[in-house]
Amino acid sequence: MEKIVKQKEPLVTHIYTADPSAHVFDAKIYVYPSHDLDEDIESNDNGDQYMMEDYHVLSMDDLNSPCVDNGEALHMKDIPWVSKQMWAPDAAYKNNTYYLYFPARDKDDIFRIGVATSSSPTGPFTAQKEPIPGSFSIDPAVLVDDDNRAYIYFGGLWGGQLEKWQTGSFNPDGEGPAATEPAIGPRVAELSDDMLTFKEAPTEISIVDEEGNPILAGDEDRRYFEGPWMHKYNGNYYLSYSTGTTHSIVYAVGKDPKGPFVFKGKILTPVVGWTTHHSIVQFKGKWYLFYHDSSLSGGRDNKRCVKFTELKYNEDGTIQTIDPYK
Ligand code: FUB
Repeated sequence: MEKIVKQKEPLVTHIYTADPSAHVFDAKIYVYPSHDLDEDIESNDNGDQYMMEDYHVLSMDDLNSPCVDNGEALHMKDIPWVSKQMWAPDAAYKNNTYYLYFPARDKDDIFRIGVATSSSPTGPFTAQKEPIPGSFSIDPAVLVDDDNRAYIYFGGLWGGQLEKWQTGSFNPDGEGPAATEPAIGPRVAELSDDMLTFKEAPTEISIVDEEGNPILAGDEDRRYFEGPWMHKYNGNYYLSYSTGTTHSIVYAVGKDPKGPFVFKGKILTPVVGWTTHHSIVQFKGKWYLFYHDSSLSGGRDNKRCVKFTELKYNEDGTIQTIDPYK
């Protein structure tokens, strides 16, 4: 049986890392995390404590190998449109190119999503000079589907500004729906063949309960908050995400990459620290959950560390809930 020596330990301890997007490229594991600064900044609901400036790519030959920090892959000083806050990234491979998708605030303090390219999974990445036209909010996650079409999922409440886009343009005073109204959903758009633009205007994803009723904004145990991830299992599309204020990773399942998705349950119970953010990847026939907590800093929200653990399905395709501390 494969021994997993790094299970539930921080992948690296020499820097703070968060929001791990894990991928298998050329039979190796690459993790694209946020790089938290080693600064003690007071937390607020706007996320001003997350002042990240660059990205490092982590890699492992397999799950028992040492985790390598491949150094700085992209820094905000090299991206003309960015003012601050390089938040949760994701990566994709297509057209013999590696793409790094990342959210950051532009010079007007509005979150946009940028894309950078490299011939290597570890970078360095060269960013496009402008954000993706029509992009907004945070936490991009990209699925390159089996038919080679690619989809980008994104959006986050509160500091992620998704409430401010409900009319289709940025409203600085925009607020979320009443508790009894349908919750705001994440957004999805198909990407153009060159992976650098949206092929279409993003649409809102519908997440419903088993009876087909929309999950409501007041249902904080189930409603979407931030950190979408999309993976496929047995031909079904699994949309997983953070519930934010209730600190869980949950999931919903659908038949189409754009949904609708039926809420199914909880993947990860709360971790140490306010945020929770994850990815799911298959490697050598097993499935793994990459996630973060704040254990390395003794609980500082903005000083997190990336970990992984095995994820298991039941026979009916549901996912077994993981308690990260058992
Ligand atoms: O790391 C900054 C933000 O915190 C991410 O974009 C969110 O998903 C949350 O983890």
